[in-house]
Amino acid sequence: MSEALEANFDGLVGPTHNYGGLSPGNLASARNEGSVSSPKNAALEGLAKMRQLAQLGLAQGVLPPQERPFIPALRAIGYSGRDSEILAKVTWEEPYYLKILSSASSMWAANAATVSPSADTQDGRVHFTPANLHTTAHRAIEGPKTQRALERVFADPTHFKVHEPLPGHGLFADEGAANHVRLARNHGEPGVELLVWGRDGLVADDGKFPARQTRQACEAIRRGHGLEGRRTVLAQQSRAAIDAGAFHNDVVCVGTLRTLFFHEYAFEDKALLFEELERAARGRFDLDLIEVPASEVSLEDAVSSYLFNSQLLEVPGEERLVLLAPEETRENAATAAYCERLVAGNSAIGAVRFAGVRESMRNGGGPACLRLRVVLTDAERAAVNPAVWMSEALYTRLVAWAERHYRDRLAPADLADPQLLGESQRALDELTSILELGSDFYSFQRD
Ligand code: SUG
Repeated sequence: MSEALEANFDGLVGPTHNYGGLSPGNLASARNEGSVSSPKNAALEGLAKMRQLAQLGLAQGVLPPQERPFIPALRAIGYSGRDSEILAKVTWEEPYYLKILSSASSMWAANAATVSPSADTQDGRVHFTPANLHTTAHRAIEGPKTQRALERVFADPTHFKVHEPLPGHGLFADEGAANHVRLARNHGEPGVELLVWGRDGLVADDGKFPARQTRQACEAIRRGHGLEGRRTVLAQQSRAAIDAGAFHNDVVCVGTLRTLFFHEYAFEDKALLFEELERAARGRFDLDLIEVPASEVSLEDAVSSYLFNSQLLEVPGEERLVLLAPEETRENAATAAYCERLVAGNSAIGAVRFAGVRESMRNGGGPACLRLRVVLTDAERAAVNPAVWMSEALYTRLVAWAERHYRDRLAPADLADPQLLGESQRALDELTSILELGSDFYSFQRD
């Protein structure tokens, strides 16, 4: 059996982090539309969480933000002239375009890609499919740039296969690892991959809120990654959960190793899911299913507190798993009481710790949204771009960088400020040298 660990790669929050109200079905995003954000606090909160994990002895990496406002997308739809002229024109004519091209949404790295460890894939490489994020306009521009970032971080083709995003059509709408769970006895052994979809791409979607992932996207990923059919399970997310604001499955479910922690109403057909998971795991490991009953935590409390959008971690020195939950979980009476009962019992989860990521939470992104999990063997780990691994030195450097470049406050009207564009470009230009991504990583560096 080969040794492997689960590394977390977090999306660094970009300098234009703001509350655009851009995601229908994401209740926090809608609620906070138009309020003033703090890009600096958002970046610092994210960095503090990365450091918290690194200090627990876990492998923690950083993924770069995308360039925003993304002027090339405005040029592609007919705007011309100098960048500042384009900003002025679009603000006057179509301020919505500026909003969608300014979102720092690539910070939610759980939506960056779906990742299959080498133990699960036919060719023995780690496979990444960048998400096309087809459902929302502000996120649909991320895929190709995510691919570029992954290619710079996981560059070695003997170990890594970075695919192109799936075709940009609603039939293949894909939101990445937020709808994917991998279970295994040990990270290094072949595991069971659970791919969760919200709608069949061939059937009209008539829910209250959009179901963002299609069954066809899950099937395409299974084929592309070379996953074994009998160890791959596809399941439908429940309509009730989506309509309660669980726009991704990771708002109602998280799992790692043998443990799946989920809300009673997370899946459309629970009995079928259990049966298929049991069959897929048979002979390899026993599943540990922790179902949270709606009588103890309602869907509404699950969505507002983001109890399930926690990181479920195997921490060196801890016998049982640790749940790294958002602060909001301890402020909600139902989830706080549930967590106390959970750790007092003898379940697979032995402790709940908290991370403060309020700026991200106000846009619907908890601790788990901010990270992309990548299971790596020692050899694969050694092949990752070394500059992205979090250390005390990198943390100090990135904090100083964010303090220097990021604004304390950003109101919606500030997105039109040409100075913000310049500030962002200077910050990102410097970041490419800190993370050794190459001086041609961003489009403005190539112009
Ligand atoms: O896609 N919010 C993101 C939050 C993503 C959370 N990720 C996971 N659950 N894995 C989204 O809805 C809001 C942007 C705005 O409204 O400004 C936003 O895109």
